[in-house]
Amino acid sequence: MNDNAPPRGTPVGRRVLLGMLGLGAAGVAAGPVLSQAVNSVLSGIAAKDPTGLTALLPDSGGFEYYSVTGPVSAKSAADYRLTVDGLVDRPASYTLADLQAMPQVRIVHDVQCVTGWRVPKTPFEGVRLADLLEAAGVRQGGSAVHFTCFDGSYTESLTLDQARRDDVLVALKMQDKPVTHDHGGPVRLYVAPMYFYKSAKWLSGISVTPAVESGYWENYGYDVDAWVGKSNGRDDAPTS
Ligand SMILES: Nc1nc2c(c(=O)[nH]1)N[C@H]1C(S)=C(S)[C@@H](COP(=O)(O)O)O[C@H]1N2
Ligand SMILES: [Mo]
Repeated sequence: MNDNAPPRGTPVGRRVLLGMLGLGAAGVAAGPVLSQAVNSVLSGIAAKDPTGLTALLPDSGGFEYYSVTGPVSAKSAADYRLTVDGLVDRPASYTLADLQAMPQVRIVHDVQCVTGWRVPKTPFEGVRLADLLEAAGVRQGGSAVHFTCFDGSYTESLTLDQARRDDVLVALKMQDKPVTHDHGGPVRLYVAPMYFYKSAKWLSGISVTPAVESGYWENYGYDVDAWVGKSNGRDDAPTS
C-alpha cells in the first residue's frame, strides 16, 4: 500500500472535503453553477485523492467516479452473485445470467448527484427490484430493504414502498451498455427519483429488514429519503 494513502474505507467524501474548504453548506445547497466552481477547486485535490471520490474523469460523459474505498476488485459474469435474504420466504442467490434471464425494464431519467452534477436522460436497464422482492416473498414484519456491495463498505437502504416503485432497478445496463466496473458493474442499483448516492454500485446483497438502516453517506448526514429536489435542504421543482 502507498505510504501516503489513507487506510481503506477512510470516510473522505466530497462533503468532508467541502467542509475542510469551508464550502460545505454552499456546495451542497447551491446547485450546478457553484458546483462547477467547487469542482474546479476540488480537481486539484482529486488528483491526489486515492479514493477517487472527487475525480472528474475526462471522458466520463458528465459522470464522476465515486468509491468510498480504494480500488475495487472486478467481478466477472462467472464469479458475480447477488443474494436476496432477510425477512423473506425464499432466500436466493442470483448469477448474472439468472438476472439477465428475468424481464428487463429500460428507463430513461436524469442522474443527479447531491453535489450538483447531473447527467440528463440517462438510460438504465435491468430487473425491477420489485420483481426480485416478489420472487423472494417478503415476510410479515419486513418494512425496508438494505443493500450491501462487494467493495465491502458501501451500504444503502430504501423503505419497502420505495423499493417496490417501478423506477427502481437492479441495473445491468447503463447508457445501453453493460454497466462498466467503474460505474459499479456488473450490477448496480438505480433509484431514479433519488439522488445518485442511493444507487449503490457493485451491488452484492439485498436484505429485507424490519426497519430502515441508514446507509454509508446517511451516516454522514445525508437524507435517507433522498428525493431529488425535495431532500438534503432543497425544495426545488422535481426533475423529470
Ligand atoms: N459502492 C458504492 N456505490 C456508490 C458510491 C460509492 O462510493 N460506492 N457512491 C455513490 C455516489 S455519491 C454517486 S454520485 C454515484 C456515482 O456513480 P458513478 O461512479 O457511476 O458516477 O454512486 C453512488 N453509489
Ligand atoms: Mo453522489
